[in-house]
Amino acid sequence: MKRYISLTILGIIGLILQSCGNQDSASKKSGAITSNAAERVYVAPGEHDEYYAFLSGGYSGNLTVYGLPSGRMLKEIPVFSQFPTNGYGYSEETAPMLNTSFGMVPWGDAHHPDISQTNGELDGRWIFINENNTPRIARISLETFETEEIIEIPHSAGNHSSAYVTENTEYIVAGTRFSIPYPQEDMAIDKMKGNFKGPLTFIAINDEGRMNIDFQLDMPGFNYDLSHPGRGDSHGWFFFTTYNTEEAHTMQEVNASQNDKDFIAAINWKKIQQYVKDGGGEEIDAKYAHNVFDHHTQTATSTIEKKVLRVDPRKVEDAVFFMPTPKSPHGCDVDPSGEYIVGNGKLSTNLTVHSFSKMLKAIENKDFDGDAYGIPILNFESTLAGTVKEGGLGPLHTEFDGKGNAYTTFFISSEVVKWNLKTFEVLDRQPSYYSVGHLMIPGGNSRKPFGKYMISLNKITKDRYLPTGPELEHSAQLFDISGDKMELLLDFPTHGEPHYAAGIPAEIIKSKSRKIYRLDENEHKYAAKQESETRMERDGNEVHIYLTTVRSHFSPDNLEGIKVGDKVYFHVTNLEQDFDVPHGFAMIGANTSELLIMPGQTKTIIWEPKREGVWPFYCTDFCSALHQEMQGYIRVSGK
Ligand code: CUK
Ligand code: CUA
Repeated sequence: MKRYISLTILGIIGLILQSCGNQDSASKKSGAITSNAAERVYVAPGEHDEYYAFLSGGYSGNLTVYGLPSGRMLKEIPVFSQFPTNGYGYSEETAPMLNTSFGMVPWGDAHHPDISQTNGELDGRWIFINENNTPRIARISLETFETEEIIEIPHSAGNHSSAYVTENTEYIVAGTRFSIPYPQEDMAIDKMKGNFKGPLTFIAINDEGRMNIDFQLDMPGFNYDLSHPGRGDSHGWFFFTTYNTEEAHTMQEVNASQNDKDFIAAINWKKIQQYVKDGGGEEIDAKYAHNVFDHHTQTATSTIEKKVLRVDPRKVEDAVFFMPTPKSPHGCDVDPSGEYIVGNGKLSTNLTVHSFSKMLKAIENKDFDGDAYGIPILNFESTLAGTVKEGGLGPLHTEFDGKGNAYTTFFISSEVVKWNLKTFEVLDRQPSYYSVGHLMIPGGNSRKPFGKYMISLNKITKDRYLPTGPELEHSAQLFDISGDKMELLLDFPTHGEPHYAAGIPAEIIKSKSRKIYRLDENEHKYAAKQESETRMERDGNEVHIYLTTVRSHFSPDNLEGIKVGDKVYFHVTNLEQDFDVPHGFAMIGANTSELLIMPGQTKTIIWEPKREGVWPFYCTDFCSALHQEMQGYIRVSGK
């Protein structure tokens, strides 16, 4: 089965390296822009876009919200990184969201957002996104557009496989892109083969959206890349791509690309769920943070959990199989019917499409090519539905339009290719500028895609916009896919690297979007809900100051009795009850944070005055004609 590295692969690797280098020649062809493109993306002043698009910010750790078709950026939602604009991750209320078993991690690497589903259709309750570096998954409310929960994934190193949800939002999975000792231990790196593992984590989600680690599958030590849940008939299964099935510990000689085929792991999670319910699995030690933001107290709490349930896949009958898939598959995408599983072999020109129904038959007939890892390997031909030939170079990801077509990105040849799901014939191809990674069709990975627009999310920007020095934003391109051919309508810059995105018709969430935090629902421990409740309380050298804001003054605005060496807590409540009237709070010399407080909210920062004097604080958000007057003084005396 093992064939050693071929010339073709070497050639392709050459192209991979090349494609990251110089593409200026490609820039001269600007692509066919439709003549009335401007009209078709124009959203008149005051009008709203038709779709929300949530773009991962990649190494920014955050999620950005865009309107489609305009490409206007509406908001950046901080998730895994501190965010100066609103103090997320700095304020006392939100800093616990970034706690991990390693301590506070202030900057993350976010990859794949996915919207919750009911019966396989987008329901617009929450959006989930993974963090790759210090493995975590976040849940963001689509009512408040705020991060409500973050769970760390223990025994994972590079949670790249998430955050795809099953069709009734039962589970989210997390993989491990790097195999590791499981549990972690001190071990010689060259002892990796056979000793490192690839634990896959299944996180259950309850009706309130709360995440809870249900079990971890003790899988062989491969690199688990991307995943996708089944749907329709294949609901109950989860598929993961793997690479480096060679279990090489160094990539210096492209050791991880020797096998002609790696695997897509097919996992029947319903069977394992039952096995676990029946008392299967073994509890092992773990250490991971679980952080929850409570909207009543407006405060996050972080808990360190200590146990996880480990399941040996060999002990659950007919639950886990490997489907050989050529050339280091990256994306692993299931079509809306649930029948086709598309393996995007990134060192290939072809796409391998597996059939779910054929896979079930092959399992029944025990059509296996051995079980080298204690897990049955299905015969390659037995699950093959077809091959998309000459698609392009370096396929990465596939999405679907719900009209029988699939769209695959090709990184090396820098294009999006449309092909038919029945005939596997290529129907159209459009260049992308440059080096497309993921693509997104709203609902394009659910049972009900909205096949009107597609965006390609490009890795390299080069000359697409006015030059901004060596560092450029990434770039997205909007295509109209409602006709036979894809039509390029618009380019727009993205913030951070948009690995993946999730889109949804605006109507589904617009009406649910919350406008205000009501003061009568504010259960913050340090809230002052009217000016008469403002006060200063001292406990040793800790001083709690309860402040309020309303246009356009702080109450109180003159504070005395503070000493050098004190630890001063400013608890600022915004008494406004008008939509979109925040106040800011900035204190001279405060070295940790400023605050932005929305109406009805309370937020806290700590200030440790170092020097005697009379020091000002002021509002940072232009809130009224008297905004410049919104200020105060604090007197600091010697010890
Ligand atoms: S990975 Cu970025 S292009 Cu994280 Cu989804 Cu494939
Ligand atoms: Cu409040 Cu400016």
